[in-house]
Amino acid sequence: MAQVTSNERLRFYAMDVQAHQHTFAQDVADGLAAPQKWLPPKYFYDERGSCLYEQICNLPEYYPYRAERDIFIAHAAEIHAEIGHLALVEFGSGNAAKTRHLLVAYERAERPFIYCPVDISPTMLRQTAEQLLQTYRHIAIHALHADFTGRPDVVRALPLERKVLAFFGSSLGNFTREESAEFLRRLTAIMGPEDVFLLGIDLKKSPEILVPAYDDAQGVTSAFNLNVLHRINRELGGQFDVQTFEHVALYNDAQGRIEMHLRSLVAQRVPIINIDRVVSFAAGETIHTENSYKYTVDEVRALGHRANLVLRRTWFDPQRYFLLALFRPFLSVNCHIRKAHLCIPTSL
Ligand code: AVI
Repeated sequence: MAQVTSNERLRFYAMDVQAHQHTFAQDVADGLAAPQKWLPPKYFYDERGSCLYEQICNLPEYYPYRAERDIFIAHAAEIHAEIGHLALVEFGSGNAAKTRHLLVAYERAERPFIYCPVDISPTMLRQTAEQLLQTYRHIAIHALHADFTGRPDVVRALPLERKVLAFFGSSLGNFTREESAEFLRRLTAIMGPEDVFLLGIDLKKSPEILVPAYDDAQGVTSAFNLNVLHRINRELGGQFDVQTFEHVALYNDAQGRIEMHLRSLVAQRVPIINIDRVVSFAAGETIHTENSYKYTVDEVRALGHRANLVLRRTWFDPQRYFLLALFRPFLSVNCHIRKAHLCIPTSL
């Protein structure tokens, strides 16, 4: 059950985040004991990691941020017209930097509207909410502090009627394809017939463009990746000599994903005091720290189908690097088509 605090234009809902979270200690112990060592990417985002991620978004090589932002800048009015003036629920809202372009379109309608940012960081939620309230006269904010990974149904805590569910920034790409399908199935389960889903997702392209986006010349992504070892040292009494690890980014063509790893440059044993483990590394052995799956438009459509969602509109940046996809629940599309006495296209 969510706790609610509110004033006239801001309601703040907080789910019990800890109750549903694996602890950092548990995940590190499990991940570093696996044959292919791995760590969940959500642990990148401590204060320094979040700051480094913001820097990544401004790197010349990291096109996804700019490409998605360009879609919003060019098409915000059209997107708003297509989705209607419904409450906008954004998973992983962060500082809502790109979303502001869409909020401008809501504001231009000169009617009250509701924005519901959902994020794991309560500080970020509060700061962002305060700024948005100052910028937009017609906005009311229902902020939800929750860990929505694998559980988009946390938004049931928000008493909304019709809504747009939004997942931007290609964050779905950090889930496996199976996890993504499950996430969307759970999402469909909480959608009413007139609700819509907006997905921002990175598209497949040449590894010559993909790999540098995750292995930039200034070494910001390397620092972002290595930061998780600093975090283990600080929070779990780890004794990683971070300089003996290097950042690796590669494109796995068979899986259609960028993989990030941390490779041990030497054979070594690393004590982690708080979890009572000593982790052994062979020289060259890696910890797999992130997958970033890339999609084709057809794969995005098929992913929607698996969750009973129909792809209704697409928007692209001028280079067609990134896709903003609008889905509606299958049943509502189906009913609409039946009402209009049209044939159901075979792709449905
Ligand atoms: C948050 N996520 C969508 C980013 C991505 O592109 O997969 C995280 C990231 N990792 C390295 N650079 C950016």
